[in-house]
Amino acid sequence: MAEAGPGGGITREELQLAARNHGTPLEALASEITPVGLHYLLTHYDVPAIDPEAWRLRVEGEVERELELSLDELRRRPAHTIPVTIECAGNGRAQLDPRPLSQPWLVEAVGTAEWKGVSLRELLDEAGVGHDAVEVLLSGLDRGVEGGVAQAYERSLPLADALGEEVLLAYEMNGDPLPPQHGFPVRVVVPGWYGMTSVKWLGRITVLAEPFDGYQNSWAYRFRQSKDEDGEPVTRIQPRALMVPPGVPDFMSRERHLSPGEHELRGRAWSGWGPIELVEVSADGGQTWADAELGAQPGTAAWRPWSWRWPVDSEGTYELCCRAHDAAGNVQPLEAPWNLGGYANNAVQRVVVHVGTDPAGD
Ligand SMILES: Nc1nc2c(c(=O)[nH]1)N[C@H]1C(S)=C(S)[C@@H](COP(=O)(O)O)O[C@H]1N2
Ligand SMILES: [Mo]
Repeated sequence: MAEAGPGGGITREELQLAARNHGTPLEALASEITPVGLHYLLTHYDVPAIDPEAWRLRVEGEVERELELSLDELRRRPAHTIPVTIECAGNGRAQLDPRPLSQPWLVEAVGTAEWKGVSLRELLDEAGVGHDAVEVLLSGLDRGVEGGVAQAYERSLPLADALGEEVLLAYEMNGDPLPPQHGFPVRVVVPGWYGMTSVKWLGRITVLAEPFDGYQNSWAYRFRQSKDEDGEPVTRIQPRALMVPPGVPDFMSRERHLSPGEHELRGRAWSGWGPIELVEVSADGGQTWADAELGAQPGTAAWRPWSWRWPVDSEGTYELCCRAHDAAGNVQPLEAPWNLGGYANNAVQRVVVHVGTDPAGD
């Protein structure tokens, strides 16, 4: 992965990726469940056209019985429906300096959907996982060339994580069949992990006796400073809180305009390492912090709502920030350490607000 030069503007390649892969608009954080069309999207290659009648899911490798299932057969199995917050590992990338060249997310690559499907563990139990098994490879049906390597999009999960309680093979999102861009007809949903593991357009599950050394595990999605390092794998989601930007936006800068008075700030917070225990809010760019009020989490794998009353009498410009703490003791930094792929930058969100006469008129 290359980087933008000093003060480098966005490149044509980044713009091309950004136009295909949209983020969740921050005002959609007002909803517990993100409407399908507002849920962020990240697709490395092309959205494949898949005939659901001809589609089959194969389960093979280190198993006692290979399986081959049609969509109807999958849908006849016991189903689970859970709300899951998924965030792209590249969220925050475009705020790093130098900026790693890839999908240029600011903070908006996150969404929560109600996913319905069968449990991966139940399917693997049925196939009978062999004693030598160490990982489970999840292979998509989309293909492309990345880093000079021709590939189908595929990622492995350590066996213990693949057998986790809530890993789903989902065929519905928010009560409807998956739309093409989110993995129709079936995708994986791995709660707590960054999005790259939730393989869309699933075609094959292979139980492996050796760790997978394919591109998306051994080259991409690793924390490293240079190409010569092996680095550590990117796995679970670091804590993050986001707010719905208050007031009305300026078209170009997205800075906010608000009248003086008492305002309720609202947002959501999540972590893949444990429940959210505290959200703090700052109105002075992170110099002083106050505790927000926390609401109930809609599920163990979904974001937690928070709110904070902000009485602001004086006109002027403010910088609002929020930060999340999780039960494992992780807290968001003011500035996150740089890495080559631009992964897991969970530095606090900053929203510039001008308090004065509302230019859009109340
Ligand atoms: N087959 C396949 N699965 C994939 C991807 C992909 O390009 N191909 N992108 C991954 C990445 S990087 C993310 S962040 C999530 C995004 O899921 P969404 O587009 O449904 O929000 O899907 C993951 N699953
Ligand atoms: Mo991603």
